[in-house]
Amino acid sequence: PPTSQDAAKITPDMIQTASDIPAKWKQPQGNFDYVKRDVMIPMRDGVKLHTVIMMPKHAHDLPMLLERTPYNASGMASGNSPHMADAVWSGDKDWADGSTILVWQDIRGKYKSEGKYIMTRPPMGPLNPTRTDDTTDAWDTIDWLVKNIKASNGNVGMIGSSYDGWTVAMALLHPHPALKAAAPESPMIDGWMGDDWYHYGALRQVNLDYFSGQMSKAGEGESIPRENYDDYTNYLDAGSAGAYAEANGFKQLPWWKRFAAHPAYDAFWQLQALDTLLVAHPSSVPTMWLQGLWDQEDIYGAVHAWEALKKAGHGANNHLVMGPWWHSQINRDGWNMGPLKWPGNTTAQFRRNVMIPWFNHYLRGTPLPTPLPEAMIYNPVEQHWDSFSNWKPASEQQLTPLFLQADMGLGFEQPKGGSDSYVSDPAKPVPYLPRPIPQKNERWRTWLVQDQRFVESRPDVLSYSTAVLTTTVKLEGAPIADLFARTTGTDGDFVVKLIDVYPGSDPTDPAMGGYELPVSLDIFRGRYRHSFAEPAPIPANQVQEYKFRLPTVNYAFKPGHRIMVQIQSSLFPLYDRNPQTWVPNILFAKPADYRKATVTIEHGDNGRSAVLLPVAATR
Ligand code: PG9
Repeated sequence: PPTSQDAAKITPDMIQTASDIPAKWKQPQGNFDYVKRDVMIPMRDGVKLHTVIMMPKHAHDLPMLLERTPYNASGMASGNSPHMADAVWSGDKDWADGSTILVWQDIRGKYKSEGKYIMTRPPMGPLNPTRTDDTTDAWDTIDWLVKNIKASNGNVGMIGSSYDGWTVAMALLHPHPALKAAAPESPMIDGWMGDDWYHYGALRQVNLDYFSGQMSKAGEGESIPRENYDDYTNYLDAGSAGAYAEANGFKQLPWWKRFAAHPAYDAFWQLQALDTLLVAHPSSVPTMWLQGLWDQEDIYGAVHAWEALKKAGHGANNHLVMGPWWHSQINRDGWNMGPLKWPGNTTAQFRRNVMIPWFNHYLRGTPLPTPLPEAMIYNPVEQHWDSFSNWKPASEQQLTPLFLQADMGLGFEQPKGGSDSYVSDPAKPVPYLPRPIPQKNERWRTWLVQDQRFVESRPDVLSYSTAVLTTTVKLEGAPIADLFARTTGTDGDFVVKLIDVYPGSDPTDPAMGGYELPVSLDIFRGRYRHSFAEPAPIPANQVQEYKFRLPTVNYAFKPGHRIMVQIQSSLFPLYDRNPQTWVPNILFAKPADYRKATVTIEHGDNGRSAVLLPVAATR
C-alpha cells in the first residue's frame, strides 16, 4: 500500500479518471500525398451509398476511376501510409501515381451503405419491380461525383473484377454521359451458363460458402464450418448440395430459396443474363472486356458479352482481352500461371502498357500509343500477345473435328468404329484436384492447369491421345465438345478436357516432363442436352448427342507434344454429383437416387464423338 511519503510525490498530471481515448482522433496528414474522404452519396430513392474518395493532394482537372463493390470499399483504401500508392489495394496501385482520383463505393446493403442487398440485383423489370438497380445507382453516383468533386475534369472511368466487373457491366446498360471508358474484368455475366453458380446446369457447390459469406451479414459474413479438412469428404458425407446447404442454415437466406427453386435455365436466369441485356441496351462507351484464359470463376462472362455485342454490330467500341491468368489475376502479379512461367510480369505490363494508356486516352485525351485491337489474346505457348482484327464469335467459327478413335486414339481422320465404356460411381466421384482438397486455398486459383495425370489411370476416366505431333496445331477460338454417348442411368454429367501432353522429358524444366496441361475443359449436365430451360430424362441405353462449347483458347500444340481428350462424369467436389437417376431437382436428390451407371462413348457408326477444333493453322 502507498505510504504518506509516496502521496506527497503525486501531482495531478499523474492522474486520469476520464478516458484515455479522445472523443475524436485526427491523424495529422501534412506529409500525405493524398486526401481521403468518406461520403454518403444519395441515390434517386433517398438511399445513401457509402463512398470512399481518394484524391491526390492539390488535385486539379483529374479524371475519376470508380469501382462499385460488395467487398468493402473502405478495405480497398485502408493501407496505413502517407503515400497513395501504398494506401490502396494491389489492383489500384498503378493508378495511384497522382494522376487519377480513385473512388470506391459499397453497393446497396453491403458494409456501410444503406439499402437492401440483393444478390447481383436484377435490372429493373420483371425480376425487379423497384425504381433502382445497379444501373441507376452507377448513374446517380457518377452524376454526384461530376457535380461535387471540383478537382475532377468531369470524366469518369469504371473498373472492377468479378462481382465488381458485373457492376461495370450493369452501369453500361444506361451509362451516365460522363462515363467515358469501362473495363469489366472477369465479370459475372451469366451465373447459370458458365460463370460462378453453374456450368451448363452442373452446380458449382463449393460456392455455397460464398452465399453465407455474402449474405449472413451486411459486412463480412461466415463460411460454412467444416467437419473435415478434406472437402471431398465433407460434400460426399452431406449427400446432396441442398442437404449440405440446409443443414448449414441456408433456409434463412432468401437468395437460397430463389436459387434452389430454379435449378434450370428458366426466366429467373434468362432475364438476368447480361450478355442478352447488353445487346438489348448497347452503349457507345469504349469498353475493354477482360478475363483470364484459365479463369477458375468467371471464364464465361467477358468473352460471351463481347461476342454478343460484336455479333449485334457493336464491335467498334468493344474490345476483348484474354490474358494467361487466373480469376482477377489482372489485379495482381502475373509472372506465372501455376507451373507455367511467363517471360515477364504479364499483368503489370498489360496494365501499364495497354490498359492505363487506353483509359487515359478517353479520360484525359492523351493520344493512344497504339490503337487497341478488336481482340488481344495471349498465346501461352509462344509467350506473346496476339492482336486480332477479326476474332470470330464461336457461332462463326470454322471447325475441324478431332475424332475419338479405336485403341484410345485421337485423330483428324474418320474413325473406324467402336466405343468405350466406364462405370461412373457417385460414391467415388472423380476429384478435380488431388486430395485432400481443403476449403478454397492457393490451389483453387490454378486448378484449371492442374496436371491431369493424377486421374488418367482411373477406370472411370477415358483418355484419348494423338500420336506425337510433327507439326504445330494452332487453335484460335472455342473448341466444341461433341459426344455421342449412352448410359444405363437416366441422367448424367459429361466432362470433356482438351489437354496438351508435354514431351516425356524437358531438360530445361524437368518438372514439366510429360505434364498433361488442360487447355480447355468444361462440364455439361446431360438433362439439358435438348433445352437448358426444360430438362428431360436421358433414355437409358440410347445414344444421345451432348454438344457444348468449351472455353476460348489461343493455343499452339507443338511438335513433340500430343493432344489428349479426357472424358469423365464427375468433377468433385467443385461440381455436385449427378445422381444418374432422374430426379426433378438434383439439389435435393436422396441418397437412394445416387446410382452407378455404365457410360459408353461412341466413336463409330452409332456416333462419331469428337472435339471440334477452331484450327487456325497447322505449320
Ligand atoms: N466470382 C465472384 C462472384 C462474382 C459475381 C457474383 C458472385 C461471385 C467474385 O470473385 O466476385
